[in-house]
Amino acid sequence: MALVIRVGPARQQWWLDHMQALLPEIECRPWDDPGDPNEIAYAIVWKPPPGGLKRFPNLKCIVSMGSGIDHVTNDPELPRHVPIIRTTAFDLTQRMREYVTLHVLRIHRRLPEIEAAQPFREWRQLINPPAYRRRVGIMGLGNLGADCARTLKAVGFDVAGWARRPKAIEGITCFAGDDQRRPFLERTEILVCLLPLTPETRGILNAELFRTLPEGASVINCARGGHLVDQDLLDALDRGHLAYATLDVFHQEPLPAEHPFWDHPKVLVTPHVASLIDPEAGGKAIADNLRRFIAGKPVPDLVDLEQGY
Ligand code: NDP
Ligand code: OXD
Repeated sequence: MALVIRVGPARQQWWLDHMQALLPEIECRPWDDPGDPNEIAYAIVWKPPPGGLKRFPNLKCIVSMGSGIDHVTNDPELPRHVPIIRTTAFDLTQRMREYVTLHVLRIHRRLPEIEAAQPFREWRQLINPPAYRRRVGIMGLGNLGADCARTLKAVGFDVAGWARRPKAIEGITCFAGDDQRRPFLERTEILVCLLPLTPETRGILNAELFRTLPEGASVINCARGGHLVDQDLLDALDRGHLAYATLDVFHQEPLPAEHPFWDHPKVLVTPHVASLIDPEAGGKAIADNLRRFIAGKPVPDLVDLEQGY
């Protein structure tokens, strides 16, 4: 029994050594040199190339090296019967909390305008409402969204969230389902997307959604590039309906050099760094999950494949 690991080439050897130390009972092999494919029972992957996983006929489980699984399920040749475990380590939640708080505060306190004024030595005293009068809305109230909602509430913001099923989170106004999407959006001045990418959520950040947000609203997308219709965002920003966008994820990563987001004055591009997996904490979470799976114990991070996230 062996496992295969697929990460970016720069970190491949590090992950192999690290996972081998954490799981000495399983032989860890590189994706590009897996040996006899019949021996591969487990695959730990980030963005595996299409058709790559079907090479292993005895695969018992796929581990996504991240919270999202769309980078695995978008493979048209994926062996669909194989269970998928996602990775949700405490440090992923911590990092996303930092990212979202940073960028909500940056927009709330109009930092882009202050930074733009500095080269002109302009003393730009902007008056903001206090956070309790700023309405933030989080799309997705899962592991990451619910934690960010609580954090922003603790900072003082007026926070609402939207999910598929009804939720009760203390201090947060919770909306659920398609019927409640409009009232959620209408009250949202800073929108944070933390949805998984599924057929239902693909392209959800589109012209209609932007029109529903109040004039002057801003958007932070730290979920997946596939949620956003790029041109609709550019139009809404250029029309002045939206004030700012902060984007961490893109249809194509790295974002191509010629993409208009790069030099748009109202867009901040961050290179998919909102919450990268920490090799230490992430590796331990992966090893713990795999051990539970192999022992037949419940694995909380096991994905509901029917639900799609
Ligand atoms: P979870 O699966 O824990 O939560 C997903 C949330 O989205 C749930 O609240 C779910 O609702 C809601 N949701 C799903 N589908 C719909 C829908 N059709 N309509 C309304 N709500 C919906 O995910 P995580 O919080 O762990 O992660 C969210 C995403 O963040 C990941 O899938 C990934 O794409 C992205 N991510 C990005 C990172 C980065 O560095 N930029 C790092 C890590 C993750 P319900 O609760 O009712 O099921
Ligand atoms: C993830 C990510 O899904 O890093 O964990 O995007």
